Amino acid sequence: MASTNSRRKFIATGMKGTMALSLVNGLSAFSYQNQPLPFLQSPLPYAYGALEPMIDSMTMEIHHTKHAAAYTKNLNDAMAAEVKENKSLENLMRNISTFSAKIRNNGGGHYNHELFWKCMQPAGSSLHDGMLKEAIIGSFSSYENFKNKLSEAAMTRFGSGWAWLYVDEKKSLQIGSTPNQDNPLMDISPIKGTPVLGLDVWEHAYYLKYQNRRAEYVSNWFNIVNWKQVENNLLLARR
Ligand code: MN3
Repeated sequence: MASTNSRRKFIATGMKGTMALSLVNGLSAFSYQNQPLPFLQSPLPYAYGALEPMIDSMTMEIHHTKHAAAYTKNLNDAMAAEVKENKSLENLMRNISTFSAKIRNNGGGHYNHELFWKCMQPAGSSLHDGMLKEAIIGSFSSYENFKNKLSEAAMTRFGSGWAWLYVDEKKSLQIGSTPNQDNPLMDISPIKGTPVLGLDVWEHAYYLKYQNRRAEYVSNWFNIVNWKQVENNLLLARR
């Protein structure tokens, strides 16, 4: 009896812990409230090969363990050397013009990739009815039009950068792109707002499988978007 009770207690406590953790992780992609230094790279929420055939396993592994890990490490190095105090990542982004290029590039790299991983999931997802779909149709008249517009933003970004679905200061959905590791949260960005979905169009995100065929990567990527996460992001961005 005692062991059953303590087992129940253990399960209940464990579940509470898991729920709290998943809530923190769910929020962390876009709010990062009061996160103490150092910034941490989240583990991928799926296996490296889980997004096959849209994104191959080796690309995911190198992208997560080398490229994205380096942004997080370099951000922490620069924070320790230059800032020496806790800043939320969101606060850092909103005041990025007051920090060094190293913090801008690596802070953006850390923020953007943390959002990117969470906005994908193994194949089979489609945009469900609900708040996000209504907002997309409200802003872009149809899902197809939204998809074309986001694809165009991804295709017309010359060189390295990101295409974004973001919420502007009027709480409306917008589409745009930024160069390098910039994002719409940054005070230096010509497009301003809170990202809810980001598409990495750096060649490191697709070159092993797609080589120069960015359009094919972009088109396939829509099949692995985690629309539930994007809807959650939108909800939080509109608070
Ligand atoms: Mn990348």
